[in-house]
Amino acid sequence: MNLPALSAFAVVAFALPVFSQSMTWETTGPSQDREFGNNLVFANGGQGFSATSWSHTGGRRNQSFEAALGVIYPTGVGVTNPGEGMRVPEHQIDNGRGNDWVLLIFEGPVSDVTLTLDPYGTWDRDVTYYTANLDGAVDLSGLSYEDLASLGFDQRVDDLSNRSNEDREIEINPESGTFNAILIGAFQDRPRGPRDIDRFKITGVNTLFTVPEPSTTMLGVMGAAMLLRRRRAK
Ligand SMILES: [Ca+2]
Ligand SMILES: [Ca+2]
Ligand SMILES: [Ca+2]
Ligand SMILES: [Ca+2]
Repeated sequence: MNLPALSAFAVVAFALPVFSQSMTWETTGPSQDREFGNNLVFANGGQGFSATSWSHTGGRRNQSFEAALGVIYPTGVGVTNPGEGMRVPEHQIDNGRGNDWVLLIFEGPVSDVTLTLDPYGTWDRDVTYYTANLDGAVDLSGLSYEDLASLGFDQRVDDLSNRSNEDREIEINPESGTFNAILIGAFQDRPRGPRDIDRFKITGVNTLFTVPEPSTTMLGVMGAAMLLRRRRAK
């Protein structure tokens, strides 16, 4: 494909209208395999996302990520890290003994994400998250927070709250627009005391999926093909 033809195709491709589809997943229910490094998969019709669990507990001073265990409880997704014993209350996503993280990777670009987080018991509910556009699954093992930017993650975002047993909703709308991945955990910095420890499970995920309008896509592809043929004919 020569350069003018390529740019003609690009113009048509970017001019395609898209529509957004609201999708909701309940992240509760029976859990499958319980192994460190497991991958939880959630689907709703043709759209879905996967969730891998991590903790920043690697090394002597908790200076890197390592694989953790994600479990779907009847009350949401929790994370047990290698320094924990899979018991209440540390079965949650928490920062009591190292920082737990969940990496959500959606099948396509999303925007306007709302995550519902619910503490089991009464805990602080501060959150840190990062968004990214990833090419596929990533292995965070051995990496640190400083490495996230090189993987394509945007800046750290803190979303603070107070102690409660009630659930809370986190709205994720980065200025960069659409994204396909969220790394979310309890507040990244070390808690200042027992009452500052953040603990919760993820009980719901709602997104807008950005998908090309099917009929318009075909028109766009046909239009691009015709443009190419015309250019080749010259
Ligand atoms: Ca935990
Ligand atoms: Ca707080
Ligand atoms: Ca609760
Ligand atoms: Ca806190």
